[in-house]
Amino acid sequence: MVEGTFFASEVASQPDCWRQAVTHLGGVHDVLPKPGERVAVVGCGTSWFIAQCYAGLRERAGLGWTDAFSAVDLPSTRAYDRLIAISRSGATSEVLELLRTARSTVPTVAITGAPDTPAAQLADALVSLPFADERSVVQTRFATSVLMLLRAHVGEDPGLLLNEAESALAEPLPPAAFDARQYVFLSTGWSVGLAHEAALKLRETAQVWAEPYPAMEYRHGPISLADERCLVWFLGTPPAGLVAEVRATGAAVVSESRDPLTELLRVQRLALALAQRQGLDPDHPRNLNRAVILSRPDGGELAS
Ligand code: F1P
Repeated sequence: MVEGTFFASEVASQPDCWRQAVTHLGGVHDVLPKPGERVAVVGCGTSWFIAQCYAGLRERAGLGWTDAFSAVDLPSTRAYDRLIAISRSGATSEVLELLRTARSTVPTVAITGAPDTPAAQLADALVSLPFADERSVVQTRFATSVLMLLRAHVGEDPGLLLNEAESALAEPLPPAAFDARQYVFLSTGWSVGLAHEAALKLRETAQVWAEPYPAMEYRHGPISLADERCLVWFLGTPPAGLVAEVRATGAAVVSESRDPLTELLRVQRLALALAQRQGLDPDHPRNLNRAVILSRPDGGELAS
């Protein structure tokens, strides 16, 4: 682990933050969806990918119809019992715009990194995780702590994940991961959102070519780009036969038996190492701010 950046210390603190997130669930249980409710969950960037994971997990647990959308794409034609907006900053324009328009039609919950954000003021209910808020622009522990809290809420046992997290932070990274020209992250089911998040970490932090796919979709075209300069990294159990098919292209394959969320910690560490190797500041990626605040054509803020 490279020391001396917020990113490095925030990555390393995840097991502790996850423990706090699970404890925190006790105090916020009642504002989260009840079994059977129809739920929409939204976010932007990393927060959208966490929304996707939660939607898949909640449906898989039989707790009710759950749809994830980028905050700008919630269809106005659908009726939900609850709307959850995930936003670390609580200031992202699209999230605020949606909370403002949705609040008269559906109960809303904001999940943010601080209690005093604009999103917290607009939502009917708040889940705030200040212990997981971050100084790096690039999100790591806030996003994973939200997912831990939501996984516990849908009935998962966090104990195994906490043990795995420690080993994912300590084990050496695969040597092949340092020499690829193209990185591909594959996953299945609820954790496809984590493949998106893994690829985003490498793009934001290290400016490298990284793409995510649902694992079986990779065979439908993108595999044409695979060769010995490509690294294909599975998050979770690969579909039968796919590892051999990818290896046959000459690509290097990383496939460990960890939970996709704990395997993401190794990708975060790789992002940090690749950034440092290129002299990039992992806390301040090019062209990116902590909150993306969009302008209207007249020059005002979209959600002001
Ligand atoms: C969402 C987001 C992140 C991105 C960067 C800028 O923020 O777009 O996905 O990595 O941190 O903000 P938020 O709505 O969760 O604050």
